[in-house]
Formats: sequence, C-alpha cells, structure tokens
Amino acid sequence: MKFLIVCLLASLFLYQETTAQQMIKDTLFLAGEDEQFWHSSSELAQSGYYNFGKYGAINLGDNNPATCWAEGTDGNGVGEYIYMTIPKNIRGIRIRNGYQKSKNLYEANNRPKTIKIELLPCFMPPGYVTETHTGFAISQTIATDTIILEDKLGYQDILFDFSWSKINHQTTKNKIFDNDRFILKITIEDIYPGNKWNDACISDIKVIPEEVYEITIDEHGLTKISDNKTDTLFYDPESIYQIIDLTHELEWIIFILMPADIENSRVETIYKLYNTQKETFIETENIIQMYGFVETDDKLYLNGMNNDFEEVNILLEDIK
Ligand SMILES: [Ca+2]
Repeated sequence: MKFLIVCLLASLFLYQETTAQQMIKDTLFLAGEDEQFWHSSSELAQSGYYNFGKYGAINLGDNNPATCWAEGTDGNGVGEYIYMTIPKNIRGIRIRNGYQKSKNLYEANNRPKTIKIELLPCFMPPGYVTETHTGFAISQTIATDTIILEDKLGYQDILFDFSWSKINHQTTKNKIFDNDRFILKITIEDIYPGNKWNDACISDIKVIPEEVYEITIDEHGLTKISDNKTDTLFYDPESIYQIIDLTHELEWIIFILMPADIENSRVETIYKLYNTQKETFIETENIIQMYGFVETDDKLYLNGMNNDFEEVNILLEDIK
C-alpha cells in the first residue's frame, strides 16, 4: 500500500510539472492602451477610475518624474505590487525609484529597496474589456528574480536573469497564452523609509528592449554583430571548428575541433560546447563525445558519451 501511495504522489508531481504552462490561474483588469497596461494592488488617495487616480499605476508609464504610483495601505508598502505588460525578450527595466518630483519629496516618502520580479504568461480573453480597463488571463509565475534597488534619484537599470530562450521555448508550444507579451509582477519586499510619509512610491518604469544581434560563424570562430558594434566571441586560427548541432535561436552550439594544420599534427577531434548568451565555452566534465541536443518533456538535453563509454543526457539548464 505504501508503494502505491509513493507512485501516486510521483505521478501527480509529474502531471503538474508537464502541464504547468497550460493553466489559467487568475484574471486581472489592467489599465492602459495598446502597448502598455498597468495595475497595482493598492493606490493612495484613490478616486475615479482605479489606476487613473492622482497616484495611480498609470503614472508609471508617462516618463514624468513629477507623477508617481503610491501604494495606499496603512503599512510601509511591503507586500504591495504592480503589474505591467512587457514584450518578450526584453533585457530588463529602468526604474525611477521613489517619488522623484523633487529631492524633498523623494526623501519624504518610502522607496522600494528589495523587489521581487515575476514573469507571468498572459492573454486577452475576447470581449473582456471596459471603457478604461482590459482583462487579462494569467498563468502562474514561470520565472522570478529578486533585485535590490539603489536609493538614488534618476533612472536605474535592472537587467533580468531570465532565460528567454527557455521561456520562449515553453510559450511557443503553449496554444493558450501569448507568445510575444508577458505580464511582469513587481512586489515590494523591503523599503528605504521616508522621513515624513509612510507610502512607498515609484515614479516611472520603462522597458529596456531586446538586444538585437546577429552571430556569424566561420571555421575559426564566432562573431557577434549588434548596433554597429562587432565583437569577436572567439577566434582560433590553429583549429577548424565545425558545427555538430545547435539549439533554437543559437543559444547552444556543439563544435567539433580539428587542427588546422593536419599535416603536422596528430588528428584528434575534440568536442566543445558553447553558450552564446554567456559568450563562453562551457566545461562538461567526463563527456568525450557530443552527439547533439535532444528534447524530452519540454527540456533540452546534451546527448553524448561519457568516459565510461556510456550514452548520457545532461540537462542543459544544469550545466549553465
Ligand atoms: Ca511618472
């Protein structure tokens, strides 16, 4: 009987794991139009349409330091959150922390210090709109990060640690949620206290767009070309590099190396794994041959042979 229960728990766990991307968890009404929508857990001095008040979340998108979102709870703002829509592949966000209308107002109010960032798949169910708000169905969090903000005036950049290639891989397979838009949930976990008021404020948030680049491969190396800038990722005239396999969007590449001057060298082939996001070769201990990349249960594995001559599959996210 004990055995049966263990099996049942294991299969339940697997079921949740494999269907994790498919579930609608909640629906929300966000304020805004076309490109950018906003919502917050509370709003100071709320009046009129929610999110559009004097301290409504819509103030986060106007690129104006004289307007801000301020939370409206009795506490210091810890636990309060905002939602914003973002396009896929963004590198991060730029935040004007606190109420930046003036230095005095900045210091008078609470500034978020630690924030939790969560990425949520979403879509707009048809007809789920009001005059001012648009309904979104959201999934559970699929990526998360915790950030410490600086206590300073002006914009500060937050670069995400998300693996967009992995996220895009998951959402492309999903037929329910949008592939090109996500909702970001930003929760205040700690604050820098204000010297007069106990309200946490943020003046503005902007998206840092996707880095657009192209990678070119020749037999001796890789070159990355972006915004009129050319970076040599690696160049090795001593060897010839041939591609064995690569993943979607060129994140991972398996090379086989041979000496360029075969006449004077022992012919030896070496397998190497390269990650274009980290811009480096990744060490894989005990792997003497790499056959390619394989996908199982939505996860990508490196398929190869270890030094005991056994075939192995290594989860790529583990070796990153
Ligand atoms: Ca503003």
